[in-house]
Amino acid sequence: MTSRHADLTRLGWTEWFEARAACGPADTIARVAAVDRDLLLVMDHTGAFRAKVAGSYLHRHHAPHELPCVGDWVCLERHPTDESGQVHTLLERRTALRRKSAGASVDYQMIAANVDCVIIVQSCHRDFNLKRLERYLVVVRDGGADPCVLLTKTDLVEPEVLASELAEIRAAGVTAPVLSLSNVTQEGVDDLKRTLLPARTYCFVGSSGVGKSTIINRLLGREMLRTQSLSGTGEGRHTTVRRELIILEGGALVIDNPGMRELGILGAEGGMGSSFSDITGLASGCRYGNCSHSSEPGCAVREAVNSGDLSQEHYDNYLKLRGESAFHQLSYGEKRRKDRDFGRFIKSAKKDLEE
Ligand SMILES: Nc1nc2c(ncn2[C@@H]2O[C@H](COP(=O)(O)OP(=O)(O)OP(=O)(O)O)[C@@H](O)[C@H]2O)c(=O)[nH]1
Ligand SMILES: [Mg+2]
Ligand SMILES: [Zn+2]
Repeated sequence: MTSRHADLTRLGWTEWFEARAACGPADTIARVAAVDRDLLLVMDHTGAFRAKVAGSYLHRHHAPHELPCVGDWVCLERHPTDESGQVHTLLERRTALRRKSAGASVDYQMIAANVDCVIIVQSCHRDFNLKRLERYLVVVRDGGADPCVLLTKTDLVEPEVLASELAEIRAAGVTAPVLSLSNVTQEGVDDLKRTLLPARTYCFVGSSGVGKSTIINRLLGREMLRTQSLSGTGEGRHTTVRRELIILEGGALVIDNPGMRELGILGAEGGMGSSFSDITGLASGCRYGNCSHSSEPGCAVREAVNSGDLSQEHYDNYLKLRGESAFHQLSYGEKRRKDRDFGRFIKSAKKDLEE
C-alpha cells in the first residue's frame, strides 16, 4: 500500500480512510480500542495509550453518535510529556453498527464503527430465534457491514435440532454465511478461525450468555475476557460490560460486546433490500410500481407466497419489519452498568495489547 499511514494497516487502516483523513499537521492517527465517556484507550503502530476527547470537540459535538466509539479512527495530538493524547477529530466512518437510543429521541447510539463483519451469535440451544436474527441482519446491512451468523453450543442439542435450525435459516432466504460451533467440544472452531482475516475487524453481537466472550477467549488461546461462571446454559446475566477491540494472534481484530437482546431498527429501510432481496426482486413483477405487496391486485410477491415459491413466514417478517423500520423502536435489555474502574481496565487492556 502506498498509504502515508501504511504502519496502521495492521489495525485496519485502508485506502478508504487514507482518502478521507483530514488531520491537523501536528496530529497523528490512532484507532479507538475502548471508551469510557470522554476517556479513550487508543492504539497506533507504537502500541496502546490513553487519550481524551478535547474539550473543544465536546463543545461542538453533542449527539452521542458524534463521540468516538470502539473501532473509530481519530486524529490526536500527543505531547511527549503528556500521558494521554488529545483527540481533535473523528474520521469518517466506513461502516456503523448502531441502534436507536432508549426513550423517545430519534438519536442513535453507536455500538462500533468501521467493522467489516458483524458476527451475529445465537445459541442453538435456547436462544435461537429466526425473527430476531432477521432483524439483526437488517441492522447490520443498514450500517454497511457484512453479516455472518454463528450458532453456538452445538454440544447441547441433538444434531437434528441444529440441522432444523440451519434449514430454517436457509428457508428464510438468508444469504449471509452461517457457521456453528461448540466451545466445549471445539467442533467448528477451526472453521470460524479460517473466516477471520488479518487486519479485518469483526464485531460479535448477540444475547447475553450465548458465548461471545468464550469464543474470543478460545481464539486468543487464553482467558482474557471474563465469561459467565457456572457452565451456564442459562442466557441473560450480563457478564461483559464493556466493548473492546482485541487483536488476535492471526491478525484479525475482534470486538466483544455486552449481550443485547435487540439492536433496534433505525432507518433500516436501506438494509431491508439485502435481507429480503428475493422479495425486492419479485417486486419488479408487480402490476403497480409502488405496490406494497399487501392487498394490491397483480402482486407478484403474494402470488409467490400463494404458489409456495416464497415462504409465508419470510413474507410475514418482511411486512412486520417494514412497519418497524419506520423508526419504530424495539426494546432492548442491555443493562447499563456503571463503570467502576476504568483505570484498572485500561492497565490490563494495555498489557494485553502490548503482549
Ligand atoms: N455447553 C456450552 N456452553 C458454552 C458454550 N459457549 C459458551 N458456553 C458457556 O456459556 C456461558 C456464557 O458464556 P459467555 O462467553 O460469558 O457469554 P457472552 O455471550 O459473552 O455473555 P455476555 O457477556 O453476558 O453478553 C459460560 O458459562 C460459557 O462457559 C458452548 O459452546 N457450549
Ligand atoms: Mg461476554
Ligand atoms: Zn406487490
